[in-house]
Amino acid sequence: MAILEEISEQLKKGKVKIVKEKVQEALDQGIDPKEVLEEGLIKTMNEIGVKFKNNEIYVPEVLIAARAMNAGLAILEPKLVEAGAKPLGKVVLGTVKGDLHDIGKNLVGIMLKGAGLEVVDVGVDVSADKFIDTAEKEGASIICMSALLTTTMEYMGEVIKELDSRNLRDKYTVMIGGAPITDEYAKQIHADYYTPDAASAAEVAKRVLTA
Ligand code: B1M
Repeated sequence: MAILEEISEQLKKGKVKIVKEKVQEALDQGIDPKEVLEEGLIKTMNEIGVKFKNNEIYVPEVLIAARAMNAGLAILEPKLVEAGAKPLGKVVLGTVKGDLHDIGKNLVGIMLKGAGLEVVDVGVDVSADKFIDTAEKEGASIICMSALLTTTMEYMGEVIKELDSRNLRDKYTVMIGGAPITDEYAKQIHADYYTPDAASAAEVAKRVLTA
């Protein structure tokens, strides 16, 4: 579809304003928001990741593309989030300490809201204290952590240890995700659930809160 290719091209160039306009145009043409997300935005970001890995492009180019991706996500958000009734429960969501990647986390937030959950987004580079203090203050039942780096995923275990040491482990369901995370890793650090993508994170969180 021509418009999705245009979104992809403009995303690669990091053109925030044009990506926003083109995403809106795609929605106006009646294209399914999930298709715009997957074929226009996520697929392109994956291509960017491959070029980044092969040193064909560098951090500044990836950063401007990421800004354009987040801008496109913001346009899609109302379409992906159905107007919910009373929220099912509260989730604290963040990217762990040392890690600045936020696109996947933002997507998880959108899907959680779409599933009828209230999301307290604590941002990126989040310490164990911030995750836990926010969950306590907000009366959340789930803590969702994202990590994109093999060097920062270890910190998820630190958050769980801190919950243990405050005798709060049983109070919260801990869900983790991000490109380097696996089911095995979740078991190793005693997280409750690993989910590979934002949609399955939302499904699991909804199941946990309605069980
Ligand atoms: Co970074 N980066 N980056 N980067 N970056 C990766 C992750 C990398 C794989 C690239 C590569 O080498 N191919 C590599 C990590 C290697 C490793 O650790 N194994 C890498 C690196 C090395 C780095 C730096 C160290 C580079 C440097 O400075 N030399 C640096 C680290 C900075 C830091 O965080 N301290 C860095 C910086 C950056 C930018 C700032 C330039 C930018 C981030 C901007 C931003 O996020 N605002 C960036 C980007 C954009 C990427 C890639 C290209 C794209 C990530 C992304 O947004 N994907 C990435 C390569 C890649 O992944 N292909 C790469 C799209 C997003 C939708 O997918 O986040 O995986 P993802 O989310 C998925 C699932 O993982 C899941 O749901 C989503 C899909 O539905 N999910 C969850 C995510 N979180 C979840 C939480 C859950 C559940 C599911 O909770 C329950």
